[in-house]
Amino acid sequence: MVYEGLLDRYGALLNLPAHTGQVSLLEGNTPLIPLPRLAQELGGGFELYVKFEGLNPTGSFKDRGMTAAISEAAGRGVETVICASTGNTAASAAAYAARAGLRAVVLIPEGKVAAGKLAGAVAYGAQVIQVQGSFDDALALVIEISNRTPIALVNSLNPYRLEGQKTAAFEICDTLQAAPDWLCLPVGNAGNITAYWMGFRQYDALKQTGLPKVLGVQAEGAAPLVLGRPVEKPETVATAIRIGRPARGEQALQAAEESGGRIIAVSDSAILSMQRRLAAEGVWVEPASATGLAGLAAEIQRKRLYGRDQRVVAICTGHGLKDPDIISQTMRAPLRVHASLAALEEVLGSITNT
Ligand code: AN7
Repeated sequence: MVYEGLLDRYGALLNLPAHTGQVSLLEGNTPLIPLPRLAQELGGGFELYVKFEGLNPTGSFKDRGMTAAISEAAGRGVETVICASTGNTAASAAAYAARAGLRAVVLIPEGKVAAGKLAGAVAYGAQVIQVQGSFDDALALVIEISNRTPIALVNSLNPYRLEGQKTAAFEICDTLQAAPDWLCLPVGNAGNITAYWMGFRQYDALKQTGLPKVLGVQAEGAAPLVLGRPVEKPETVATAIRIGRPARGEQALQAAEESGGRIIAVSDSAILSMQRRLAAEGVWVEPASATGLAGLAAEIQRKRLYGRDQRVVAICTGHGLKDPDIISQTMRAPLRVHASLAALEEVLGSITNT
């Protein structure tokens, strides 16, 4: 069977209006990669998989929801779409709008947007507007504009974004033949966790696949759902989740609670350390994407989560290529040598002796 994208594969399970077209870049179908060595390091006795969502067409999980949202908007005759974004939504909206022949306008917060995301939005032809404020300020603006004009909002407040995003839960169940015991994922604006929970519940009702406990993980400097109040000036190295007022915060808390899981926060250093550990397994993700696994590691260490005899799936939401600067800031620079055999031999000697 030819793969024609998520709406083709799972469209019958998605609540989309009849006018919805099919704008696809063949997103989804991402691998569930087993990580036995990391599982062992975390205490062992359980199966650990990462769903590498960074392998979607624009390098992040956002493409699942975007194929649905843009397909709906295009089918309704919309000409311009708009979103606020810490970067990945912007790149995804820009690509799918380009594919559909629509105009995309993306608002990003001042500074702190990873280079690969901004470059993507520009390359796909979006009008990029930098707002002198936070992501939360930008989101408030695009909500207002889309209420006043025919411009369509494609942030995850758009219900079709969640419909498309549910497909990630379906894929996990289809691959494992059941839901995992735990699902760990980063939480920013909280659309993703909300959609996973919707997807797992729908699949369980349909196919008795069971339900995971959901561990949502925020960065300590941007943890409104852990603190129980908005964060005015969110700060974290995981710029994708530098969000102080999650649009779907209530639903995220509900998903965690209903599932028997929880939402916790981890430090920036725990996030960066997990980014390195994942890269050491051959899986390079952006910092935000290591957050779910960093939360899992912390919970196992605190003995608040026992991996034993369980299946754990961690969602790695975006590719490491999106944020190359963080690597040059936090990891070793390449060695430099003269272009001579002697110089190379000297350097190699010092490497292989350590
Ligand atoms: C890599 O692009 O909010 O909790 O504007 O890019 O559904 O918001 C990105 C969020 C996790 C959090 N990992 O997901 C945006 C944006 C990565 C992300 C999240 C984001 P949500």
